[in-house]
Amino acid sequence: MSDQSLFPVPPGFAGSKTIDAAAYERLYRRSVEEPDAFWAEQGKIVDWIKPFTKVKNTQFTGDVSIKWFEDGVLNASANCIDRHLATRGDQTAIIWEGDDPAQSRHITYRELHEQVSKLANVLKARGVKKGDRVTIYLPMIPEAAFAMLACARLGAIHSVVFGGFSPDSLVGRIQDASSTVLITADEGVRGGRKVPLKANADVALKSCPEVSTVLVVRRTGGQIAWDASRDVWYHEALATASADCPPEPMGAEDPLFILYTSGSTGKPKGVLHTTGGYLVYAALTHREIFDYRDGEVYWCTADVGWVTGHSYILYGPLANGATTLMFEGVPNYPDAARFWQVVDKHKVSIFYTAPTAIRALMREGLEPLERTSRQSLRLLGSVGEPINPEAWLWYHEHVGAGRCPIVDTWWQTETGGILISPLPGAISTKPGSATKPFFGVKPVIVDAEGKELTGATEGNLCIADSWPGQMRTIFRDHPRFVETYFSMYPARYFTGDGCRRDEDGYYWITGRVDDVINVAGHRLGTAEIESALVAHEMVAEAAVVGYPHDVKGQGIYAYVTLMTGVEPTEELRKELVAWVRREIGPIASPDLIQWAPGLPKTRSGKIMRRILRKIAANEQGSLGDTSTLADPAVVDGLIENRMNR
Ligand code: 6R9
Repeated sequence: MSDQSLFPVPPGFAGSKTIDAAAYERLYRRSVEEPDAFWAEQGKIVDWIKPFTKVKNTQFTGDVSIKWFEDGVLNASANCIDRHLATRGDQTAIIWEGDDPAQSRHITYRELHEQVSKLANVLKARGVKKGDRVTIYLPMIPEAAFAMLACARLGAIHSVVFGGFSPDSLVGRIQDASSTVLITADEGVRGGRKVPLKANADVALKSCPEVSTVLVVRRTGGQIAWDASRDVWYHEALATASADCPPEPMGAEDPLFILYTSGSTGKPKGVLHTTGGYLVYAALTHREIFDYRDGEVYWCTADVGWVTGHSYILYGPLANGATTLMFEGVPNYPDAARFWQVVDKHKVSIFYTAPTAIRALMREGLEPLERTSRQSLRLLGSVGEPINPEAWLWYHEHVGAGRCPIVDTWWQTETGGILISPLPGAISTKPGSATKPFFGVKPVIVDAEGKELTGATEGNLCIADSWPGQMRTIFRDHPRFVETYFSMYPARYFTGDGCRRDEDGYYWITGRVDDVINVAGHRLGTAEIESALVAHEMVAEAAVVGYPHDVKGQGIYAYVTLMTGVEPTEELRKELVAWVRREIGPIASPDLIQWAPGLPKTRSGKIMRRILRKIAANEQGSLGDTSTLADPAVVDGLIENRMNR
C-alpha cells in the first residue's frame, strides 16, 4: 500500500466542529509554540476546586521531573460524576452489555454517583485513605468502573490487574504496590466460559499476607472458598453504606493510578499517572479525536485492565459526560456478528477497537456483517498495534460502509492518552498511517545515534517535550523511569517504536524497534512484511521475526495463519514468497514460512514476538516467561513444526 492512497473525509461525515486542515495546522503550531498559553486554556476542560496558576513545569534531563497544573486542586471522580448531576443526572453514563446477549444494564449518572459514593464509604471504613493503593481484579462489569472511581473519590491509588492474568502475575502487582485491599468477583464470564477470579485471588493471597480485606462482587453465584477473616461480599457491604461521600481534594500531581505494563526486560513496570494532567489530557483527546457529541453512545471494546480502558472507557468519556458502553464479552460469541449486533442494539455512534479483532472478524467473511445494519456508526477507531492496510480497508468499506472516518490512534500506557491520530473531519487519512500529532505533541524521528532526522525519513520515534498525560514515574523506581525512557536519547522521551514520516508529514508507526531486522545490510520493518503477507487473500494473520542467518546476518522468518478452510501447500508457500517479493522487493522475501494455526498473543491481543524470535532462532529451550499468553498451548505446536532445524 503506497502513500498515494489518500482517503478524504467521507462526504457524509458532518463534524460538529468545523475544524479543517488549515485550522488544525494553525492550532497545532500554537499548541507547541506556546504550550503554557495553550494548556492554560485547555486545562479548563475539567473543574478545579482550586484553579491552577502554574501550567507547565517539566524537565527531560537530569533527574527528569514532570509537573502540570501543579498548584491546582481537583478530584477526578467529581469531574466524572458530580459535575454532571445538575444537567444530566438521568442520562445514561454506562451501558453494560453482558457476555450473554440477553443481559444489559443502563446506569445513569445519578446511579453512578450513588454506587461510587457507597463503595468509597465502604473502603474508607476498611481504612483506605488518600495515597493508599487498592488492587482491582475484576471482569468487565460495572463494579470495575465503580471501584476505580471510588478510589479516585478518596484519593486512593488504583492498580487494575487484567482479569485474565494468572495468580502469579497478580502476586507481583499486589506486592509491588503493597495494597492492603483487593476488589474481585466470584467469577468472570467471557465467551460463555467462566473465569475463576476468586479462586485465582485465593492462590495469590497466600503470598500476600498484608492484604486484609477482599471485597467480592457476586457475578455468577458460583462456588467459591471463603475466608471470613478477610473476605467481604460487596453487595452486603454496600447495603448498609451511606451514599454521601464528599470527594477528596487532590493536588494535580497527586497520583491517580498505577498500571503495570511489560517492557522488553525485567518485571512489569508500575506506570504512574497523576490526577490533573492525566484527566485534562484524557478528556480533551476523547472529545477532539472521537468528536464526541452530546447524547451519542460511544463504545471502546478494550478491557479496563489496559490503559485504553482507563482513558477511553472510563476517564475521558465520563469526564465529558458521555454515554460509554462497557462490554463483558468477546467479538465472536455467540458468533462473529456480536460486535455489530451490539452496535445495532445500543445505536453506537463511535466504535473503537483493535486491529487484531478486525483481522479475526475479517476471516469470517461478510455474512456476519450483512446480518446487521450498523447505520448508527459515524466514526471508527483503531488502537494497539499498526493496522495493516488490508484490515483498514475492510474496516472502512465493510464495517463503516465507506461512511465513517477511521482514527488510527497511536499511543502507549506511558503516554496516558493518544499522541498521534487524525482529527476526524480535519484530515484525509491513509490506510496504515496514524497521520499527525495531537495538539501539544512534538514527535521527533532520530537515528541510532540520536541525530534528529528531518523531512521524509525513518527512524526511532521520540517526543521532544512533555504533554499533560505523560506518566510521571515508575512507582517506587524513578531511576528505572529515567533509564528506560530518557537515557537512550538524552532530553527526549523515547517511545521504543520505529516510525516513518512521509512527504506529506504523515507518521507511520512501523512497530517496536526491537522488531526491526537487518537483512543483508537492509533494515526492514517486520510490520511491513506482515502487512504484505496479510494483503494476500489466503492469509489471515502473519508475524515476522528475524533469525540468525549465515550469509545475510538475519533472515526473515514468517509465521502465517491461513484463512479458514485454506490448505497449506508447498505451492502456496512459494506463492507467498513471490508475493512479498512483489509487494516490497526481493530483499523482503521470507526465507522461511511456517504455517501457524495460531500465534502466541498476550491477553490484550499483542503478538509476543519475543517467543517467535526464540523459536525461529531454534532457542526454544530459553523461551522465558510465557505466563502472560492468552493460550500457552499455541507455543508447543509452533515449536514442533519449526522450520529452522
Ligand atoms: C494504547 C496501547 C503501546 C504500543 C506502542 C506501539 C503499539 C499502539 C498503535 C500502535 C501502531 C497504533 N501501538 N497503538 N502501533 N499504531 N495506532 O496500546 O498501549 O499497551 O502500552 O502499547 O502499542 O508499539 O508502543 P500499550
